[in-house]
Amino acid sequence: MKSGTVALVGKPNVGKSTLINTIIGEKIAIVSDKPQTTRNRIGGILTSDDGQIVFYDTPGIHKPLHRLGQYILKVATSSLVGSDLLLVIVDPTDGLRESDRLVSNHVNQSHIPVFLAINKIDEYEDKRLIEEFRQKAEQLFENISRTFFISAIKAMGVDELISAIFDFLPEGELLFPEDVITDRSSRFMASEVVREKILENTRQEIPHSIGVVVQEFKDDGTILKIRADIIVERSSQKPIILGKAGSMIKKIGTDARKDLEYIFDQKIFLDLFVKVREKWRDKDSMIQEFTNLKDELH
Ligand SMILES: Nc1nc2c(ncn2[C@@H]2O[C@H](COP(=O)(O)OP(=O)(O)OP(=O)(O)O)[C@@H](O)[C@H]2O)c(=O)[nH]1
Ligand SMILES: [Mg+2]
Repeated sequence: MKSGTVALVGKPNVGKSTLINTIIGEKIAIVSDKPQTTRNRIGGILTSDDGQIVFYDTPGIHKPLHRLGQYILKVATSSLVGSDLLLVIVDPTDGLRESDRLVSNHVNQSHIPVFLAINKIDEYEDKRLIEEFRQKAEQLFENISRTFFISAIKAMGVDELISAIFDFLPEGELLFPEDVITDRSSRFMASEVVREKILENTRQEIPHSIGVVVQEFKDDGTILKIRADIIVERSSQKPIILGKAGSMIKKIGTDARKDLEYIFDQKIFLDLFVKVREKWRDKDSMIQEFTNLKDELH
């Protein structure tokens, strides 16, 4: 039996979280079309007859602009340490940028073997463009043992990728029980889904300045009651989240509740409140409180 750990690494928005969801076959990480969606290291566990792969979704590596960004970068870079393999994701629709170079610096310094995955190939009919991109991308990373062409959204090339990872990994015992698919709690998932719906429904600086804290998570046998605070960093952001006559927060709540009812397969009552905490993204104690980062960073 094979077993090992694989960190998904790349700049923001390349499709790391989409890929981990496709691989596991369930939603374990939130996804959005805005960069810097993922803030935590999220384990997704795949168990099959071949063995077990523990995938770690990580935040996109980027140049931090505030204290929260520094924390998130640290989560990403420290996730590489100790992995058996790095699955580096690149995005031809965005091209190669300074942030890819930043990724390659961290990856090359780690000296961990790399599988390179060129994602979003569903966007290309002309394979020559992808081939040109591949050559440039391969030059960035020193330790590539194989390159794959995939579409995380359409699950193209994903089975081949998984079987190559099993081939690569060493013999070993299961690291998690075979029925476990994530190392994250339902409470974490609830706060993330609320944040995903804010990312989907808002624009500009709002998506990035949000924190979500689950204050109550109680199952009374018939309904799961979740009460959560949405944290904004300026008082001017509060009316945007509330919307006209509360229409925005109602939409966020309904979208989140529907998703969570599907994920948890249970009836849910979701109650959301908006709170202002000035400049929370620059304050250590608030960052830890509002982002589920407390356990990750010591
Ligand atoms: N066309 C296409 N779009 C994709 C594919 N995979 C992901 N996307 C889109 O790319 C965007 C970013 O996806 P995410 O999975 O959130 O990206 P990420 O790398 O986890 O981003 P961060 O968490 O910000 O680092 C979303 O709009 C996805 O729908 C793909 O295979 N094809
Ligand atoms: Mg992500």
